[in-house]
Amino acid sequence: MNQYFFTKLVGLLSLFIVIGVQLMGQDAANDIILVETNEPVMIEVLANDGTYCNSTNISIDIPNQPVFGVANLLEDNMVEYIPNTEANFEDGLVDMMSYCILDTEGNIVATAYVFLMGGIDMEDANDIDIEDMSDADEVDEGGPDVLQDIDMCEVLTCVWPGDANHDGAVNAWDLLSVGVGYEMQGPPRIDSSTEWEAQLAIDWNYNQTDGSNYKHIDGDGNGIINMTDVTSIRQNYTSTSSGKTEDDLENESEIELSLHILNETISESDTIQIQVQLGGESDLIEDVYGVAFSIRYNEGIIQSNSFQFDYDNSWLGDNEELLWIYKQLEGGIAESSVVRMDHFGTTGGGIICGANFIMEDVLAGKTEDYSLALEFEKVTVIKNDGSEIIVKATGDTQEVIYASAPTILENKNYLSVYPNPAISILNIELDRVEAKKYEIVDTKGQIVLNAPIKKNEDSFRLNINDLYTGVYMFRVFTATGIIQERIVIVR
Ligand SMILES: [Ca+2]
Ligand SMILES: [Ca+2]
Ligand SMILES: [Ca+2]
Repeated sequence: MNQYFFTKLVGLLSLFIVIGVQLMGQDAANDIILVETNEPVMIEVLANDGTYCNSTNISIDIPNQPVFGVANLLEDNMVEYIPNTEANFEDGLVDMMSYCILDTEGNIVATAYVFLMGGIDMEDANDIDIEDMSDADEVDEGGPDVLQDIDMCEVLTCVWPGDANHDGAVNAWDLLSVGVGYEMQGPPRIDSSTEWEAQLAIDWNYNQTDGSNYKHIDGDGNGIINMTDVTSIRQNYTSTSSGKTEDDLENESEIELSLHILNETISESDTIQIQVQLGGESDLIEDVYGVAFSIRYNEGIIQSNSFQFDYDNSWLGDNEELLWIYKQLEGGIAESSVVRMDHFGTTGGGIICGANFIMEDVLAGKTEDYSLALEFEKVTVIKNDGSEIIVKATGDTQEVIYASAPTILENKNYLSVYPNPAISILNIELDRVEAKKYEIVDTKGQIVLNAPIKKNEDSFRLNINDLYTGVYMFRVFTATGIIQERIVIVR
């Protein structure tokens, strides 16, 4: 194709991106048929199919009928497409079907799509010298116009299974679309799968509030929006990229989504309970259909994959009335969403969901003050038609206390302290232990002397002239616990 023609075509049919023909099987090229009126059209589907074009040892079959008409197989492997009377190709309707090529034994040797496209101004289209468009595509005189080399995924807006709101990411927000479109039906996809790849699909009759077509919600392509489409969200869950930015959450809305840490104290390895609330008992929110949110937390202090959400006590509905999912992602993010399925919003206030997670168990080495901070990062609350209710979102913070007592290890000659009783000098000897520090503690629990122990330092002397006479505990800290010996200072 020459550059001149490329430019002209792009200008004329600006929604078409011209790249290679997409092949489903082997050696059969898709056919793109321009449909001007809804008169029947004859399609020579093998015309651009290379060696099959003139082969006498093959036949064709139509495993997937078109959506807006009927396809009949005629002699000489011609296909007749008869649009439904209500099929409105003048308004840009696109229909599709598939055909397969069979050998003499009935085995499928190739498959391809036939696209039937309306909505193109044929006077302009006739200006295109279609014969020049690509090397092998002929146009029969008087027959339907045939365009080749159009990326149908651009024309049809392909479906990526799981990305129900068609924003390029698969996440908790896609569940809201499933709830809004629950049990709606449309054309199933031909050769659909839930693999994360572009899939050709005919538009449904409905669009979502953001303008994306309902076909995107049908993750598994079976022509109905239901529970199995939640499965394709789970299967292809990626990272987060939708919802609101942080700034949007600090607004003036009187409707508040709030997060509450329920534990009174937090320490390492603890299971932490939280609640997410929307409104309150005296602050009822009307017509709520679904909620999606992400929570950001200090990375590294919550165990991976320990976040679990439950919607058992949600005022949004009983368990069987709700769809919900959650995911703890890399980088200190957990996100979740819940949506009703009955197309009616509900009114209430209080608990939306509970959640729990487990603190890391390696916080023991930390001694500095540390807080568990949970902040909403993105929040979307919707009504039953998918339109948004603006909310203010507030997180929660609580101090983490490193309360767990270190283990006292049995001293199997790891630590020797002598003389004992001692007067002014203590000799310390360590055997087979890697000590980090020592401390001398009096009978009231006060640390009277302490210092780090260097790596590989296995004996040292201490001057104890400044210590009062009495009983003390000499303690050595190792990676696995404390080794200690009771000592007496006399004068
Ligand atoms: Ca073909
Ligand atoms: Ca999405
Ligand atoms: Ca489905």
